[in-house]
Amino acid sequence: MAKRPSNYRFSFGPWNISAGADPFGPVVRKEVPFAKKIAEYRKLGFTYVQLHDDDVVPADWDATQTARGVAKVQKLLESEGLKGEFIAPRLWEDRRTIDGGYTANSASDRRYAKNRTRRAVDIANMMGIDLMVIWPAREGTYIREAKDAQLATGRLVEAINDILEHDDKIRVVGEMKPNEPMDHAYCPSVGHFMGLAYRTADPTRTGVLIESAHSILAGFDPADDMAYALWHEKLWGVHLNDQNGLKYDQDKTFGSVDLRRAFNQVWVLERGGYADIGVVGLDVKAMRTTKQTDQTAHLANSKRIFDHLVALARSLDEKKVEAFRENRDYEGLDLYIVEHLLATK
Ligand code: 3MF
Ligand code: MG
Repeated sequence: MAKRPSNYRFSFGPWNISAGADPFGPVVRKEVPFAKKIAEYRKLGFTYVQLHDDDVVPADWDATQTARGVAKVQKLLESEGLKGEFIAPRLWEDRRTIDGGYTANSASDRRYAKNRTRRAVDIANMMGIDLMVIWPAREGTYIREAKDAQLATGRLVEAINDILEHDDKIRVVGEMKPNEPMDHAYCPSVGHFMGLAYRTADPTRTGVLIESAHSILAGFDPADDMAYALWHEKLWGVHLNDQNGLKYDQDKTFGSVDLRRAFNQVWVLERGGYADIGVVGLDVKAMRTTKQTDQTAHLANSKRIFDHLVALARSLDEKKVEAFRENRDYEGLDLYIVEHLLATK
């Protein structure tokens, strides 16, 4: 099979090289300093860095410290030939966001969430990044009576508007996930957020980032979610990974659970021209059993599997696919796809 070099750009976040902690036990690998993680990107074929605000500078630094700290990180990225892909305010790890940020019942906690988000936009600006990711981790409840869901919907729109109005170039993408850490998240799916996007102050700057595992956890096929967002011209980010069934968010190596589901995502991205629209993020975690020496294997492997699937999508005979569709021969199409993935006939 002819393997064309992929024209995609790839990213991951510093959190994707991890110490392997889980809620039930201690860390199993040594924590890697930020600069050492950054030094891994190019070696692995990645050129974009996903960043939380506090991956760049601590959240409690004042304006002068922040400007200095951001410049230092920017210099580090440039020295490695890297760019920041997006900034995401890490709103879920502060004492003031225990009950959520934008939808918290406490007015002062909501104020904190908005101020911190504006500061994250400023950090993005300083780094020449025009994309903000909102993963509304704690915007939801453990019991439905805890908050007013109708009010919460409006508060989410207000929070997005606050970003759009703070800066007239920034684009905002919602990264929706139905649960974890919350029992029930508000706005649990791509479709839900898309509905809100059209009600914001600037729908042309509001879109989505789709993570494979998040769609799967919501009961949807990530490829369909991606196609839906592409039609709306609102797919500005993806976090590819894999997931075994409905349990915690596993962030497994892309394609390692369901190869055909992964192929379908790549096929949709190919047909939608995504390579020219956005960066391919791989939000994958190493297995807890992974040794320190292999701590980036899941990233290299995910990219490699993606590249293989791009080659398979490109070598698919579209005319054959069309003929199967015309004849309503979906049994034949099914076999064609499976044998194509098996590289056999
Ligand atoms: C959680 C996630 C997050 C987001 C990140 C950037 C920690 O399930 O996927 O990873 O991707 O916050 O928005
Ligand atoms: Mg993610």
